[in-house]
Amino acid sequence: MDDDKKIEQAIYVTRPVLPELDDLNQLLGQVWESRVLTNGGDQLNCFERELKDYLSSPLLCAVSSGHAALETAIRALDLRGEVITTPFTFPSTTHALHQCNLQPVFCDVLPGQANIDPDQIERSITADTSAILAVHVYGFPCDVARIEAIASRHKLKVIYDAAHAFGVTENGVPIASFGDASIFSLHATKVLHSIEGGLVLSPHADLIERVASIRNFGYSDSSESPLYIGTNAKLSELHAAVGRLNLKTIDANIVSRKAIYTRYVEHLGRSEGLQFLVPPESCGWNYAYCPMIVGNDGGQLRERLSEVLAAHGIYPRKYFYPLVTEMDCYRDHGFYLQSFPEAKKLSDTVLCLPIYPELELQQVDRICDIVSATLKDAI
Ligand code: T4K
Repeated sequence: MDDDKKIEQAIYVTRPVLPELDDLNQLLGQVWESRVLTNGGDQLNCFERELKDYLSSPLLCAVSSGHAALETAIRALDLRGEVITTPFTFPSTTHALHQCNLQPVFCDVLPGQANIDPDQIERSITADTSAILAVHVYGFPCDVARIEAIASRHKLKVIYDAAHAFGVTENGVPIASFGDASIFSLHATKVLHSIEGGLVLSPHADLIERVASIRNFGYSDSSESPLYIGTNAKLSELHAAVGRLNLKTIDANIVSRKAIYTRYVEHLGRSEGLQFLVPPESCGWNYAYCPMIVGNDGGQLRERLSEVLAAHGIYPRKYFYPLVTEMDCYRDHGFYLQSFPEAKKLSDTVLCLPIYPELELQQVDRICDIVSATLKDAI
């Protein structure tokens, strides 16, 4: 494909990395030969082993999606009553609580940041609170030290929705070392993907055993009768094979993401009306997203910029808009339209620019030129 054509292709917020088809065919040949397609075959076992090595996390369990990871982790923790969480997230986080018959209690994010405010967590605790479900939004670690301290003071469980945080570290420590459980998404749009897939990680061996059982209707390897009222959250051999191949290129892909992110910041970092959201310095990041705040006018400048970019075939995304507490599906719930001023301000103005390993720096430059020109006209 010549360069002009490539540049004119639509550019979405992300584009999945794909392994070589020949490599996939080789693994699929083994699956075909074995006739074990799901329910825990060689591909899944190898994938889990390779993930444990890569993540330096000996205790993990692969499941069918990030959402299934949330639900199985919540069920394995056997939570009751209220769970404190954030409205600035993908609906999956809240849906999982709802589907497990738990009452979400929302609190605001830190001013100018995407993650939950620990002070507000502490103020929201009641006698019915059983856990905190915090989200490492964009792969930026929450204030894990403060959240752990609050949880241990009040004897609460902590789950981290780390859907965006595959491979992230905090002060050199793997992000899934914190809390009672963390979940990753391996969806096609994520830094590591198996097309669909998810992971539950935990420092507690018994919890991972329960998750492994719950993902297979509550059966354990040796039980004739289910031990738990489980579900079907198994990852198939085909998905595991794709995940294994993508894991081989993950480090190179994160390097490419970093180069793209750096280029955006070089070009746009000092632009009037734009502010990049950045991870804390203590974070070893995976460059999952390129989030920025556009203007300070409740979203008008963001709309204008999105329209101009779309006219050029470029499609950034408003991750996350609207807030979960403003979603139609929650209209009949007590928290609907509750006020979270910081999260609202962010949700109304945030825009995530395209970032994926195959995005060429030339394309990044073109996006930056369009953004700069639009801001110049508008401000
Ligand atoms: N917790 C949090 C905090 C999450 O953000 C998510 C998921 C979850 C839990 C649940 O994890 P999973 O159960 O999904 O594993 C996308 C993803 O579907 C979703 O996984 C993700 N978060 C969310 C932030 O983003 P959409 O509705 O924006 O995806 P979609 O289909 O519009 O894709 C975005 C762009 O990516 C498309 O415009 C084009 C490109 N794309 C997408 C797919 C699926 C491709 O080029 N190829 C593809 O196959 O939700």
